[in-house]
Amino acid sequence: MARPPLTDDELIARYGPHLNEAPPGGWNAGIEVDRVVKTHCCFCGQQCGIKLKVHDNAVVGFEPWYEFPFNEGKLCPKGVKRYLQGSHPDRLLHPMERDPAAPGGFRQTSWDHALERVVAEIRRIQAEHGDDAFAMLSGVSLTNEKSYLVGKFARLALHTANLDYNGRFCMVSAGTGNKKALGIDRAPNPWSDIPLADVVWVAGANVAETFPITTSYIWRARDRGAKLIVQDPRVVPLARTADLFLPVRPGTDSALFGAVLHVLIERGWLDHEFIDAHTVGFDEAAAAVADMTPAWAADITGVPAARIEEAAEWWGTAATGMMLHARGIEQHTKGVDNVLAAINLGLATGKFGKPGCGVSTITGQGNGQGGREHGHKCDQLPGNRDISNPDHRAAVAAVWGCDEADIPGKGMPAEEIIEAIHDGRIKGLLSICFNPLVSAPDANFTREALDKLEFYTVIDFFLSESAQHADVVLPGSLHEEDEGTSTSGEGRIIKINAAVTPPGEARRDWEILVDIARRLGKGDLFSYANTEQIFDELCRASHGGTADYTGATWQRIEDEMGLFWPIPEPGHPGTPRLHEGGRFAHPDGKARFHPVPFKPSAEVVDDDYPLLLTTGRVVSQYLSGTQTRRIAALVAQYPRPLCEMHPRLADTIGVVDGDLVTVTSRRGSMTLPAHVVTTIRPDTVFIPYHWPGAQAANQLTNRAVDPLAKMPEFKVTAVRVERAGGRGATTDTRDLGLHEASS
Ligand SMILES: Nc1nc2c(c(=O)[nH]1)N[C@H]1C(S)=C(S)[C@@H](COP(=O)(O)OP(=O)(O)OC[C@H]3O[C@@H](n4cnc5c(=O)[nH]c(N)nc54)[C@H](O)[C@@H]3O)O[C@H]1N2
Ligand SMILES: Nc1nc2c(c(=O)[nH]1)N[C@H]1C(S)=C(S)[C@@H](COP(=O)(O)OP(=O)(O)OC[C@H]3O[C@@H](n4cnc5c(=O)[nH]c(N)nc54)[C@H](O)[C@@H]3O)O[C@H]1N2
Ligand code: SF4
Ligand SMILES: [Mo]
Repeated sequence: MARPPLTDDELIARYGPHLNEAPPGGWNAGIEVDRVVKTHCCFCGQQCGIKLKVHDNAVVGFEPWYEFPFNEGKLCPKGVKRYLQGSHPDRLLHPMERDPAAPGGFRQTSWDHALERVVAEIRRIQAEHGDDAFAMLSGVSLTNEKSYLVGKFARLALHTANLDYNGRFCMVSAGTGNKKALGIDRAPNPWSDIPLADVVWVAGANVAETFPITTSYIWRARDRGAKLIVQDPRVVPLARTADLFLPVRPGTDSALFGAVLHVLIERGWLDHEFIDAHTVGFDEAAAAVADMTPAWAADITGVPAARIEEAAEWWGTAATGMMLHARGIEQHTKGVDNVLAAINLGLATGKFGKPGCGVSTITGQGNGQGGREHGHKCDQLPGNRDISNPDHRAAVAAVWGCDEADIPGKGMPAEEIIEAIHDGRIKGLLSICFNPLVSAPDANFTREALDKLEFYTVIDFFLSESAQHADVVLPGSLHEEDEGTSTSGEGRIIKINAAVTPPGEARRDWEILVDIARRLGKGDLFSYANTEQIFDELCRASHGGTADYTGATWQRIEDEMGLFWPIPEPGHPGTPRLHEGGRFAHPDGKARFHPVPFKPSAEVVDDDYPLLLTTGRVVSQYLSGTQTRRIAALVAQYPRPLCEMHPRLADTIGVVDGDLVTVTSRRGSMTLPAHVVTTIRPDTVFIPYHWPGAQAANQLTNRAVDPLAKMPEFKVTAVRVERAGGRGATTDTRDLGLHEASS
């Protein structure tokens, strides 16, 4: 069962007697409030509970929701400002059609005209070039209901195989690794296990900035005396409090994990009973690390051998331990290898299926977990089923009321869809909740691709940079304008409640898709009266899959403040901790070790490109920035991308903090201010990727993908960094007009 919400007394014991006292001026501080709606944050995969204040069909503020057990009222800077989006003047209020003569390049049009045009273009392109020439890209900020609907819509209404989602750029290496090793793709533990761990090992996750609420779980473990290991090329804020810091060179994590397994074996820090009873493949995994000594790994990773041995000792001798990893080890051409190598360490020491034990990815996007379960991946059907498996297809066809043969087969993953657009195999695109022009690697290539489309339509609530290349833009719904469910990084299904209705002529996303399906003549397959009916169908379609929601209902989710899947039958209490008793989700119940030899990244440094660029995030901006770049207080915190570099590197190229530098890769170059910090490896620079155009880090990144997960290598690009314009060039960043407009 989920941990019950804290009682008032427990809350007061934890946070002090002032907890429920209104701040000076009262909770509403002069604003009029009609009602307060309990819901969740629209941003990251932590899915913090929040209460939104509503006046006159507008969200006017928020209150902490102390009783929600995950975050107990805590929120990060993005969570407390999210309510400002709905009233932003850029909010799309009407369907729009490209018109070069109109101001801004678009003119307002009617829903009827816009949707008839969309349907006519889908029909034309599919008649001329085949069904799969019209593709769809989707995103996992969408609720479970919308993710499920998109999967069914693309397969049965568009009848295209080519649907994929933005988790392809996010969590897919972890998902692929989890399925291979553990047979199921979900965090093995609820977050309440973190404080029970004696060792917490954070690998490639900037927890304090990207999953701020997780920091408090880690601190609770530390309050009990747990040791903290952080593995990152940067001394990220969490690393400043770590007991052991592993300053790994980008792209070399599998060498580090391999050396740790090598030491565990050599020193006998293994759980043989667990390995024998609950796993297969140990010998092959052990053989692969036979030569991976700490000294060998020290050369490759840049982490001293003694620190690698110490990490192995702490992990191997601790009774309990949790490893948390995120994009730092996953966004690589060997992202799956890295995840498998991390899981090997958990299996070798028996750290699964027990309180305070587990190796877990931290889910990124709001519904990054649910969004990777319900069938809008190119190879997936609901319940995290396999679209190529005849039994899985038959099970879903029975719920959809169609022939199994009506469901198209496996389609292209997201980056391949962009490449197929570029080379003319795909001619039409519908995208919802995805801004590839900012978030896909090699932005110049992505722009060329979008401009080659014969027809492009976008469902969004802001005119994203990608939408600016569309022929028709359909105004969809903000998080607070629709209801549904989402599944947090813990595997906890939670209820999103609508606070307001969509403004102007904007519509709920699901209603737009259902309308298009109806106009395509497939209305009978999409006859939902409300979102709850979509959820009920999703639960039926998931029955018997690994991501089994059978026993979930909206009412239960609300009443129990979340339910952990699998919930295989009505009344089932849910499953906060997976693998208890050493049972894994493969048919034989055993987990798989995998041999992981070390492979270099797709790009390695050379004389022309001697430095490693890694990209990622800052606390105040979110993803492609379409939402957070419109919130002034967040923009003020970090207004433009900066190139983080070590003082030794800055000295070498002759710049000081704030000077402009030009960073060049094999694909492009950008000029931005240097941010000189001692908290980064001297051979590595870091640029956050939340900005478009000339400020986009993805001008530089590489399209090479992981062979299994098809995840692009966002974390390793070979670059050179020079003082912009040579010596004596301008150092005043205002000259470049880098500051983004914001509300
Ligand atoms: N503020 C904020 N929070 C967010 C988001 C956001 O955009 N902004 N996005 C959400 C989403 S969708 C996601 S996916 C998550 C991402 O969350 P994280 O994965 O924590 O974020 P990143 O900044 O992409 O990368 C994490 C760390 O990986 C390190 N790193 C880079 N290369 C390597 C490497 O080769 N090995 C190792 N070990 N580390 C490396 C970087 O220095 C960085 O500190 O955050 C979620 N939360
Ligand atoms: N260089 C580099 N690139 C990266 C990464 C990196 O670390 N480095 N990280 C990658 C990762 S982890 C991720 S998750 C991707 C994210 O990449 P994207 O998914 O492209 O980023 P978002 O900003 O979430 O874009 C989503 C779009 O959907 C809209 N949107 C949000 N919610 C909704 C909704 O409910 N309905 C509708 N209709 N629209 C909605 C937003 O306004 C926005 O325009 O970026 C990836 N790209
Ligand atoms: S930690 Fe994530 S879910 Fe919580 S408030 Fe911040 S962005 Fe929102
Ligand atoms: Mo992500």
